Amino acid sequence: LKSSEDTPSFTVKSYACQRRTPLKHHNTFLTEALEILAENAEFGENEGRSVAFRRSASVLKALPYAVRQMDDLKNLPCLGEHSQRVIKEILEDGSSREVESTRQSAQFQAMKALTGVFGVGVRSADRGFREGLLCPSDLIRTGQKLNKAQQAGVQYYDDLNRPVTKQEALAISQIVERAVNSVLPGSIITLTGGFRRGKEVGHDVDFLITHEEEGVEEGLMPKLVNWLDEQGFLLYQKTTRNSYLESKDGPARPPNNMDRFERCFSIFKLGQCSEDSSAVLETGSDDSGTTDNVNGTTRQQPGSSWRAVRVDLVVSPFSQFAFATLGWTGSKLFERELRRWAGQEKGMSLSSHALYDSKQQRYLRANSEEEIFAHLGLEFIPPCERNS
Ligand code: DGT
Ligand code: MG
Repeated sequence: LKSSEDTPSFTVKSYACQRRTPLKHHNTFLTEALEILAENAEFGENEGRSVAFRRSASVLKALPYAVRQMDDLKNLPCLGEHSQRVIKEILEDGSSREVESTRQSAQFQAMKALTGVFGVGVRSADRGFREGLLCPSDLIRTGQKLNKAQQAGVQYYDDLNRPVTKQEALAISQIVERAVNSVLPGSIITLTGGFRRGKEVGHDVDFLITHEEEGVEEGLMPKLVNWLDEQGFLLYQKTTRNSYLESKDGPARPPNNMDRFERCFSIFKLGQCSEDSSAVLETGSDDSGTTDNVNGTTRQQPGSSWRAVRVDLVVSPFSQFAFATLGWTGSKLFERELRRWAGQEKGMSLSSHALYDSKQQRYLRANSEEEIFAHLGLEFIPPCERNS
């Protein structure tokens, strides 16, 4: 016989890929605080610490109730001593001193502002901060040497830090579909990343492109980029080649993090969206957007007829498409946990290209995300519940 309990008897599995994590949850006031500490740890290049805070936050996102007292955390996995201390302080005092002082610190704010520039990573931001830089315009004022990506990052800083709406993402989908179908009819285009998980806004728009006829997707990216450029849709682009097959270590050692698909990091010029998002197709090379030069950075004026949007385009061979879709849907923590589960619990190696079974010494094929979850012995989690 089961004994009756007064605390919610809700069990949470320990890997994020074993649980359902909706976009909206009940513990935002706690998860936002823990994620400040995670972000700060990333700025200090302390990956272990950052992942620990992200895992704690992720467990709270999966709870069907709001945490009110420490007792509500009984039997939950992944909550380290430090995270528990922070949670306790917030529950008792309304806020955590460590979180608040981090949030207020000049270093955290400068790192946030500088890494907010497209093309500026944690290393360069840290170097900049040590040299006294506090904000993007300092990059210009002090005459820092900037590469092409960073120049574009500074130039479109305001736009790129304004959230991209679902409507804008759909408008860009229409452009990408038109472009892809002009250069390779019959291609399949999937909106991935946060929008596939049901997010209402994002920092960029991610697309995965493939074609059922394996091989015909080769050479697609340069043609696609050309088309978009000729039509005036690109403010910036950098394409990296597919290096999967030619890599020396070969597919037997799938890369753990960065994948090797042909990929284009770009900044789109998006015309004003009307309600039905059709006005955008008229944009083309229309240059009527008014800009104004501030400290050498070009800032878009409110009311301008276009905005800059970060767009990632990835081309995958059809045989890898399921893996690529899973790998590009996120969240980042969900992806990380999938790979950890595969390695630690199944003796397998998962990447955005393939799944390798070390015991059987062979690759496991899959035509859908469902098949990949099945290979991994996991219950299928739909995209909208991968918001770990
Ligand atoms: P956001 O910030 O609203 O754009 O949120 P997400 O979830 O769309 O994040 P994003 O765009 O940075 O990345 C989308 C997913 O794609 C992310 O969950 C992990 C994956 N991803 C991003 N960059 C890479 C990469 O270089 N290699 C691989 N394999 N996956 C990546
Ligand atoms: Mg994204």
